[in-house]
Amino acid sequence: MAEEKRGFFGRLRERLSKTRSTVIDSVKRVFTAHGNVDDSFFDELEGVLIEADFGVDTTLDIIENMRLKARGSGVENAEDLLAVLKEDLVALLSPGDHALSWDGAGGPHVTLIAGVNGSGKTTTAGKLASHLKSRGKTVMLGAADTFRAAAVEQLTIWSERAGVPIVKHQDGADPAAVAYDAADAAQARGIDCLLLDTAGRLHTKVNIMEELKKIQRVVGKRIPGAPHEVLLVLDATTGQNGLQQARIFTEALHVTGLVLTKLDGTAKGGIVVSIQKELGVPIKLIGVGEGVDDLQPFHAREFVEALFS
Ligand SMILES: Nc1nc2c(ncn2[C@@H]2O[C@H](COP(=O)(O)OP(=O)(O)O)[C@@H](O)[C@H]2O)c(=O)[nH]1
Ligand SMILES: [Mg+2]
Repeated sequence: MAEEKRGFFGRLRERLSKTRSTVIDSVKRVFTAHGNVDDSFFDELEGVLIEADFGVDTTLDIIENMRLKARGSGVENAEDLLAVLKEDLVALLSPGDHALSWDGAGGPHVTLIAGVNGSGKTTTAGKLASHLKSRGKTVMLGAADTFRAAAVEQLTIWSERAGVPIVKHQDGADPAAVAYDAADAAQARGIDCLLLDTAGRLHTKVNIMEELKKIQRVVGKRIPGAPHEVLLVLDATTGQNGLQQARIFTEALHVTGLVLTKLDGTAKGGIVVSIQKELGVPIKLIGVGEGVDDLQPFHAREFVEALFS
């Protein structure tokens, strides 16, 4: 177990290397370059944090808090303040429940996976299916992204890889009808967890949010209380733009958790902090690669330690 934990942490640390080698090293340099905590220290730190996509408001809050702490505790040495920064980041990332829910209260537990095109929904559904199966759950995938034939094929490959059943219709089918059939099949077969992949775009002129709400409604009709979890998948490499798109989802749907993908592909890992703070929804999973084992549960302290160690 300790071994597994160390392996997990090592992988996280390694996969965050783009952010670590740019941003975090710059942050550390500001701390070591300035012997004393003065205005030029704070100005420089502010610049580095904004550059790393921590977000302007978040950065200003962090800097203000550090100024107060520096004054209050009489910390004059810049390096001592690094610990204050780390604690601040842990505190910013901690609110909310970061654990996935898996209790379907007797029936199948339904997770709806939403997000814009290319954010990593299908990949996340596939990785999650494997993860749950390895934990002894019976899992089913529902291919409610009917926009492209390739999307259904992609999910089918993941279902074969994970060894779990998939419910799919022809492409162009009504996504809500697929979702309903999947819920029906999961219920009939006594499946523990149903994961519904959805589209970021539609054939029809119907608004994607309306379609997702419809999926929520029909699934809830078949399985009371479903969907139990609504995960919004966000591509970390899209930075502050992605944040604007994410708001449209969180305003329309009751998003219960965020999945931040492609953290291995960005040097601006500070987006993790601004996303959680701005959207007020807990990050539940992070994607750190394309492989089946590259989806990890999110723990605030572990994440901050992996960034700074
Ligand atoms: N490097 C990296 N690539 C990812 C990650 N998650 C997804 N991808 C890739 O992003 C691309 C789009 O993913 P996909 O699941 O098809 O997105 P969807 O359109 O939202 O379903 C694919 O090439 C995935 O392999 C991740 O955590 N890291
Ligand atoms: Mg997809």
